[in-house]
Amino acid sequence: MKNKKAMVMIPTYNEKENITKLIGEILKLKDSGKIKDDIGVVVVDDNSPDGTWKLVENYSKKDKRVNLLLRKKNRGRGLAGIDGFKYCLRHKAEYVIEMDADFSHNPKHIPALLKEIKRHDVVLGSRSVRGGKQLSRGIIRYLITYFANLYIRLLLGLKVRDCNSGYRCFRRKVLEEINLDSLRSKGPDIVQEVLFKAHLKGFRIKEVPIVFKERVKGKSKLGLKHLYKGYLMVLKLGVSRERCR
Ligand SMILES: Nc1nc2c(ncn2[C@@H]2O[C@H](COP(=O)(O)OP(=O)(O)OP(=O)(O)O)[C@@H](O)[C@H]2O)c(=O)[nH]1
Ligand SMILES: [Mg+2]
Repeated sequence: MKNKKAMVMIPTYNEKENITKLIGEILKLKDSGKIKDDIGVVVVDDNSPDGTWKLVENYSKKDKRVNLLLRKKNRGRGLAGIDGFKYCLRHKAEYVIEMDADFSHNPKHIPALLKEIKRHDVVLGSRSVRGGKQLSRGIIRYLITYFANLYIRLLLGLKVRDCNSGYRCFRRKVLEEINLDSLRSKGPDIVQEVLFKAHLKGFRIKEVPIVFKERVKGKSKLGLKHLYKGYLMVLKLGVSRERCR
């Protein structure tokens, strides 16, 4: 039987210290047999001033499994994610993995995501199930994540324990059915919006444990503005849940 194709979609903005190493580690998982599915990587870069996109372009010339999607307009984590998902669908991915470039999401968990996606529709890398954890986060960040989760679960009725995880795997039918063009989040709150839509459509969601680490290299792009916008987005989703279906 022909292998199914899995694509790893990585949005980037100024990640030159991380991106080459991360792509290398992902491909090594395939080359060493830890990933059985065919693998592709697409980096969705918003024309990073630090030249991240150039490093990816160079990599893609050496290894055909690596792709660059360079965006020059409308910068944003959410918008980049939507374009990235569309790219994966166009390139015939059966499974789409979404992850950050900053090594908070260790690529070693990819085989576990791909194993569980064979029996579920969405698989989340979760810090909040047995075996999962969050390393070296200050108490403030920990509390922010904790209350954001609580808020989302209460307001949106999600049974998921780690609603804020941006490390996850989707079957292509999920991305086809949630109507990517209807997504409203331009920023990082896309993570919750996509999850909520998948939940409303009745898709089977599974959490697998991951160890989440604070970024070591490069700068965070998450500001207070994003945080407050994120809370507001969840509120809006809760109010307009019928329209989201
Ligand atoms: N294409 C694109 N990617 C972005 C944008 N903003 C952030 N990213 C990427 O999205 C991922 C998550 O961003 P981070 O800055 O790590 O945000 P975070 O993980 O919430 O915050 P930290 O905990 O501080 O790392 C990283 O791979 C970023 O490079 C953007 O505007 N466009
Ligand atoms: Mg990060």
